[in-house]
Amino acid sequence: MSEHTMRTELDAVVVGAGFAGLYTLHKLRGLGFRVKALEAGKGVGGTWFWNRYPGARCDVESLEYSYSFSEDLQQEWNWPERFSAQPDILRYANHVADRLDLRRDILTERRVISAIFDEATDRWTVTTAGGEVFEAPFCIMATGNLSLPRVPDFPGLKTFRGDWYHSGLWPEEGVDFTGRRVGVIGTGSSGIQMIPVIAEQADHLFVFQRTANFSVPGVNRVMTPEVEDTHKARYAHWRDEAKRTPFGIAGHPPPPLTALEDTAEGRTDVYERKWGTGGNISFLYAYKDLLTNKEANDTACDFVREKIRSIVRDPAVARLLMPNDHPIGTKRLCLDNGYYETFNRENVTLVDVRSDPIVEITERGVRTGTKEYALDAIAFATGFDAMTGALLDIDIRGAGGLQLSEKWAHGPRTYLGLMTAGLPNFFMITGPGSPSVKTNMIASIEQHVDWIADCLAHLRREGIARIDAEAAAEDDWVEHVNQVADTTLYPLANSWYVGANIPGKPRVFMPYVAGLDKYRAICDAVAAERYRGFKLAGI
Ligand code: N01
Repeated sequence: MSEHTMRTELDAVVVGAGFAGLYTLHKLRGLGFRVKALEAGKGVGGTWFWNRYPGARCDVESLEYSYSFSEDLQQEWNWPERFSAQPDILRYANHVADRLDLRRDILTERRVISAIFDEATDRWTVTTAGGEVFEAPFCIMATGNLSLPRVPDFPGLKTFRGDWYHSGLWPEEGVDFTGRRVGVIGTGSSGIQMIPVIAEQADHLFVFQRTANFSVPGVNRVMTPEVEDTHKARYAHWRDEAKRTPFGIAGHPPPPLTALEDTAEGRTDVYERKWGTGGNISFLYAYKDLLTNKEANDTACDFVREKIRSIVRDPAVARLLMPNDHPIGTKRLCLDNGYYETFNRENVTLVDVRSDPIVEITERGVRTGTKEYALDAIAFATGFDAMTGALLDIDIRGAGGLQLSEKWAHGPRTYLGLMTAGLPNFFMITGPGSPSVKTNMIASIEQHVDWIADCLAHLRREGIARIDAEAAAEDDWVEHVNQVADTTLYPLANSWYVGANIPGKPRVFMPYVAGLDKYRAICDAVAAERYRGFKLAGI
């Protein structure tokens, strides 16, 4: 590092200016901390800044997928639709940044490349790709769970003469597919959302599907003043109810029955009603045991497969679209707007790359084992190195030079998903081992940030310079996270929840699936018991 390196002294460094980073900045400023958020993108919004692909939309309803910490903020903002589209959520993130005057402490286009702890001074040194250095006692990672996009390592991509894009790195100016032959690779949530929209523009769309995925209708609609006003009149009530649910979303009372307690006709009625009203939480919460009992789950799978059969006119295409390798809900249940119907269009071809895998990208397009598909553009909807990717992309070293990448070589280990032993004063927001992606992310973010802010205030009050997770507490937590997962059907799927989408990634179930309500109670109890399981060291 040259002696001219610019160093900024702070009380806390926040990495990321998505919803987690924005709220952390606001909260820590409120405590009187000198704090900056370092953001790789050109603007705020995180996921919603990067994922601008056509059809990108949240699968949590807008009135729930928004900050609850400020009554003014939630009352004054108007959501145009039931499920918000990406541009509206990005507008909201920008509004929050302006409304709370956050921008003066957000540094954009600052990609953090390292964070190193100095044991002698109890300080973190955080360095950006541009060589700027920030020093602070606390380092808070608000780097997101799905923020390291992954393009499969297909030979020949560099030779492709057309244009290619990844859902999570979509060009700001958008892409016009009109009149072009387009290939979409991947049929997860991103692919399933973009396919119907691209199909309307493209001359021809080829959908390269390796694994069929379950999807249920979004049933999106314009937000009426009645719906909005009624909700806002009791916003505090709904937010409070959301806190008492496993997924941080109000309006879904616990189902009274298990699936097998109901009759076959009863189940069809319930599933039909859920299909009609739309939403993935609503569908999976049809019965108590859809995610814990395979036989129960099969009834929901059969219902959706039957729907696919009834919607898609070509029986061979319908068969290919029917998922059969995982219980419904054990991969993120997709929410769509006309996905299955899209395969009735003349200009859409489903290519089964399970039986005939992609072998290379050529100058002209995509080549499978048996055929070359000439394309003008390829959209990769091939997902992310989830939950750990963005953290491990940074050179992070804790006490005694402990490297996070080495510590997590066999999978992430955390205490409460908040800290990892050996990295003092280093917090993760919605880290692996926390409910995160299995909940309304904004609800989880608020819970984490509030807990971290209370913790930092406590440390300051008590004159404590260093907090670290105890190794034993971490071991117990990791075991608990796994035990809970093992009581569910989740481990049966080859999902990104277990890292199965990244070749060589250790298979570890990463989210905590006991529910945000239970998790919140555990975190509160830990804090009340003077941060049980953490080592606190005085100044
Ligand atoms: O990524 P994914 P995503 N050859 O990993 C395929 C959130 N999200 O970006 O299953 C051929 O789910 C892969 O096939 P397979 C949400 O939490 C939310 O869609 O591995 N295909 C799969 O079909 C979601 O779960 C929203 O066989 C290849 C696809 O690419 C998460 O983000 C919207 C391949 C990847 O699916 C990630 O979703 C969007 C290869 N070599 C995203 N490699 C909403 O809120 C991969 N694939 C609605």
